[in-house]
Amino acid sequence: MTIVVPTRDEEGLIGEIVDQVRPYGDEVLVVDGHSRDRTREIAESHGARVILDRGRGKGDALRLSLEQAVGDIVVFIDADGSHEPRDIPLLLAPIVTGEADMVIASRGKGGSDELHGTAGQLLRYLGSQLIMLAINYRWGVRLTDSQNGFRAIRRDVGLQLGLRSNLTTIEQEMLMRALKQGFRVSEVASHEYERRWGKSKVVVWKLWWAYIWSFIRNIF
Ligand SMILES: Nc1nc2c(ncn2[C@@H]2O[C@H](COP(=O)(O)OP(=O)(O)OP(=O)(O)O)[C@@H](O)[C@H]2O)c(=O)[nH]1
Ligand SMILES: [Mg+2]
Repeated sequence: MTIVVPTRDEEGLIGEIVDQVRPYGDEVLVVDGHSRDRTREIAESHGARVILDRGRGKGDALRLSLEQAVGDIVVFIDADGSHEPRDIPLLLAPIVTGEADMVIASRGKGGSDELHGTAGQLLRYLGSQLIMLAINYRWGVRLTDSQNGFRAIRRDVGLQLGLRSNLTTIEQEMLMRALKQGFRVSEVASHEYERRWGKSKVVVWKLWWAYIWSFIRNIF
């Protein structure tokens, strides 16, 4: 089992995150987006294997990590302290028992400190709810979080999906393609905390078109 941590300028917490996730996997793979701070050396000094992404974005970084991981299951977790490492076993369990091929940590079920309160957050929340609604009706499922980056997937499944996103649209693309190809997707409740250090790389008003385009391309 490999735990993949995508990073770009995350020196503040990366050491702590690597330490926290290590007990749950055989390998911690940090896929770094050419950080200009000390992210890579800190990750390495905490025992992670560090690779460089191709400079195209988080989506491309995750696709690269699926190719490079050694484990047969991959868990993705962000480096900003938003996710709860202690929930990793919950994400893995349905895959290990053969009940699911992919498991998403759901903020719909576990709550979020990041989705509510400002205009930008409202936009993000409404957009993701609409996308979730469409996915549920399209494939006859009842899921609650299409966007959370904290998730687990069988590596062979991840590799067959034909993922194309270079950006953070990778999350919804991974879900839609998995459902389209008949893989079993389930969710577990997990709380999302506010980013504890550094800056968000997601600028919603610059990205909304990418989400709509990725949605249209994958829903049909
Ligand atoms: N390898 C790689 N990682 C990236 C890139 N962009 C962002 N990341 C990492 O992906 C994770 C998620 O990025 P965030 O900026 O926190 O995005 P988010 O969680 O969707 O947005 P917030 O809720 O605003 O924090 C973080 O660990 C980032 O460091 C990139 O281009 N390459
Ligand atoms: Mg974040």
